[in-house]
Amino acid sequence: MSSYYEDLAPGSGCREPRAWLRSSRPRMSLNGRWEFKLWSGPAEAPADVMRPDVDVDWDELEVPGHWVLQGHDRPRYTNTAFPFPIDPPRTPDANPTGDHRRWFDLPDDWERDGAVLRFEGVDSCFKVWLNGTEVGTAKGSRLPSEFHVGELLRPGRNLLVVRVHQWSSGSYLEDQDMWWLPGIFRDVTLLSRPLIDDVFVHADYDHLTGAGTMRVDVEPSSAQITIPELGLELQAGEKVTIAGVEPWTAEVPRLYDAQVAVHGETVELRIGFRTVAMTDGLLTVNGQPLFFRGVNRHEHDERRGRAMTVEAMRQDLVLMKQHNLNAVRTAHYPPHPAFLDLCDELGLWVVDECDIETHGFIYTDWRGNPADDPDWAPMMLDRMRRMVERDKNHPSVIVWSLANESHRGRNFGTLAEWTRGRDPGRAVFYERDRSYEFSDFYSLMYTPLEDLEAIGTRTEDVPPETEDDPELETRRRGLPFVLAEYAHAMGNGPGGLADYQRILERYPRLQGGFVWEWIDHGLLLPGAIDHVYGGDFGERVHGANFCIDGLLFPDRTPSPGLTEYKKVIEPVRITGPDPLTIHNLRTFASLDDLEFVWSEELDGEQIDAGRLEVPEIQAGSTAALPPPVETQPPTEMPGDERWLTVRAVLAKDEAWAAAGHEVAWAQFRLGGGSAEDRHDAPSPPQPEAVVSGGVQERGVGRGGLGRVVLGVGEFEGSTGRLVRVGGVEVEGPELDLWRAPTDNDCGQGGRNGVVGEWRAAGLDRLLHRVDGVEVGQDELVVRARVAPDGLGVGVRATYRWVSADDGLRLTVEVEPEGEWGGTAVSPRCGSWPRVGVRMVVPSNLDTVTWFGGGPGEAYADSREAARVGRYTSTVDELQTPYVVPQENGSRIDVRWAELTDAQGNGLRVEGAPYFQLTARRWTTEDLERARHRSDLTPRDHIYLNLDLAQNGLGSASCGPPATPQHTLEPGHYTFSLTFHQFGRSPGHAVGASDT
Ligand code: IPT
Repeated sequence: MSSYYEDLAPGSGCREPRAWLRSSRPRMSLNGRWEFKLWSGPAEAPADVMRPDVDVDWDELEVPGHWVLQGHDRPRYTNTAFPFPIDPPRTPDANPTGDHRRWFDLPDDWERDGAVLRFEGVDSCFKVWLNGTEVGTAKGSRLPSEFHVGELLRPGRNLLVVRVHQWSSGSYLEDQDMWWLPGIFRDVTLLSRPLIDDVFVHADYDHLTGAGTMRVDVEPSSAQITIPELGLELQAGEKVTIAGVEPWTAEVPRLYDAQVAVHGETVELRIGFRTVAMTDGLLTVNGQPLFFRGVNRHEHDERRGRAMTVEAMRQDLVLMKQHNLNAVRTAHYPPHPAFLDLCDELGLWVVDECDIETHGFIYTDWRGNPADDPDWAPMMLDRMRRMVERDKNHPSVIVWSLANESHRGRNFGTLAEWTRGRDPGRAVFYERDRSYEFSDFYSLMYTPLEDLEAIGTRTEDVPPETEDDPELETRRRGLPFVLAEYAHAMGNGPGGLADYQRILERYPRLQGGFVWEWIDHGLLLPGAIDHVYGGDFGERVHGANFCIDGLLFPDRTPSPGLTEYKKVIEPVRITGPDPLTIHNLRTFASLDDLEFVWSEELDGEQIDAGRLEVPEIQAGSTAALPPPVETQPPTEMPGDERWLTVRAVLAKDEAWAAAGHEVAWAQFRLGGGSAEDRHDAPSPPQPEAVVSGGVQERGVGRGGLGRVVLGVGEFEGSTGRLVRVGGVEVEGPELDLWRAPTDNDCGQGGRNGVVGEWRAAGLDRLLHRVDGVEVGQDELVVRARVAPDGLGVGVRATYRWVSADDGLRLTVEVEPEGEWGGTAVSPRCGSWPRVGVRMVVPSNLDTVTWFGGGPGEAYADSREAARVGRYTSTVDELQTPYVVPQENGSRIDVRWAELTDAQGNGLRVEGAPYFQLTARRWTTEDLERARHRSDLTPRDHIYLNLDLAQNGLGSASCGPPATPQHTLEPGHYTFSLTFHQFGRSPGHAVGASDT
């Protein structure tokens, strides 16, 4: 006989699932401090724990909460692996078991009869006793369970005991890519007898007539429904048509307050009228095909794990709205119910996903996968029912997702059939069954651009799953496509968002996608300074930092990836400058909530500004306007850059942002004849042929020279390395091809990353050899060979220095040597991390002002959000705090940069025309070695990288690498930089290292 935590029953003694309701009936929250005791396994846990006098040395615990985040045992992260032997439905003896106990007082007048005890989420299986008597058991971590407790309640003191097992048969259905976090992690509430048991609102909107139709099914059917704003009163089950209602959409989330009442209870509802349909092969709402600008969201709080606060949920949604997101997939389980209320209120399309993932069965080659075993159907269906019943009244929820990553399985047929029967008003989604037999969508994850394009044009290959079934294949071909997951935001990245967006917007069949994922799952344990991830506890099997892949850092600070995504998915596109065209990319709403402002900047300084008169622009329409400034002035000083910036900002406060919040923007280069639209981002430089320098060979032997002075520059004679620019001590620029690999550079298990070939080509260990220092009349030429030990590949680097104006101009020529294209014994190296120079400057030059792309970091394939301007920052602020340190902080298209000390004196670098700038207090090698942020200790200098270009980011940590267009190929490159001593008081010697 198997125990309740190992059997295939979803629970025992539970009430039927029903809607989450805001009721007027008395309720008592049982959240707070509980007594707690952790046992190594069920065998150790005392059989008499329900007795008030049980002899246990109780500790204390905050509920809701996970005991592993409150000093008991520790959290564990695996991506796909079950952290126990795969032997379904059995669990290991070492099954951490937490006894939770709480005394509570019930007022004498509290009506006990019919009372219900409700748990919103307990991970993963639990048994409940009230006043010594067993109440029931339940599984399904991210789903509610209710128990009748009326007869067991007493006036005055009551004792509630809950035994929670970390592992159960249910764990085989809960292999989501996230921390294993046991405990009572959502609210516990005692409800007095619900008189209204269940409510199911059906509120449709007819976009042709503008009428709403409504029927509210209630148990009991004697209930009355009122919607005061519509002057409506109706009976449960009665269908009414209401002329002229305002529909609910994620763009305009119009809700009507309603009450459902029986004698003794009123339930508050917020009704949104909207109709979800699959029409002509597309998902439509209110007659319009939707386009998801979405994200996958796990529930995560750096200290509380999945025990989310309502404030954090609201913060997530406010940040999503502020960053132009319109959809969220609740990866990979139903969220806290309050989250969906907030989605209704703030306006997000929701794909509500069931708490089912059996991913770890990849390690048995899917043998024993519960999804395809009818014995598991009841437990799976129970989960689907509990989600659908709980969440069915949310207008924001438009799609039910059956599961994530659980392969093919018959049970999904059972789930889909039940769901469609119960709720025909929503679509059904499941990605991983590649026949899509049970799904209303065709969907994939991390799809390469070429494949996405093929899907858009309906020329994709037939999947093996439908090869022999023409009917199923025809059905699949007729389905709309959504990217369930794409653009893996692990570490620095994702790259390529703009490329995805261009394709997604081009083909009607593609209804958008959901970036993976919303937030880094880094945990901050009590007393720790670094966020932990897999492997930090010495676990043998873990998923390392694969869960540190969000658009938000663990503390909910937006990462550059989110800033980029915001720009890429902006719902208003502005092109121009003459005419200025404003495209409304929304599905429903006009742009009347926005105000358009412009400014004109000369070399980054604003010289004029104003407001644009914009006519009403309906969803899907455009308007062309004359530009607010002269776009082609007669004359212009060379080097002057005139830019027009146009911004769409909120005209008034919204629930998620204040008036003035920027929604969209565009920049246009003015003058000089041709206007350059900032949307056409330049691709990285292509290798060029080396221009012969024609330098006179008047070489000076190594070590023969002492110091060489050229204008403001002072060089070491033997090496030709720059040591001083005016009064600023430097360590000469030298060629650099390496960067601290990003997670996306590393790829997945060496399969698709570029780092493998970079290391094989020795790019991580380049040695510099000076072959000649030639001092000419007004120039210094240094020839070097830069190459790794043990290999034949390398590059010739020629540094040419001339004195220019009051500065020093350096031209670097890079010429590859050897077999970068690969040989029989060495692999091809298809890219270089960067081409540029690194240079050391004094640590007090820590204020950085630049004219170029900003304010944030940008890379070749993640640069849409960078706008041309003049920015000031500090070296410390230039760092992007990735949880796992890696290449970061590069500023793109820099025309010039000044590094200054507190007095405003320092060094100025100019590009010809642009360079990419990185400045940090540690070296690339320090950055590469660091596994956590606290591993980075500031050194006594500042390390600059002045790059011609860097390789794109891609999203190869789980997806495609940078596209060829954004790949920095090994090749011949030439670039120039000019260095000046810079100061408020010229001639002032500055920048002596403060050591
Ligand atoms: C995909 C998972 O669905 C998601 O949970 C997460 O693990 C993501 O990968 C990577 O972070 S599954 C993968 C095999 C595409």
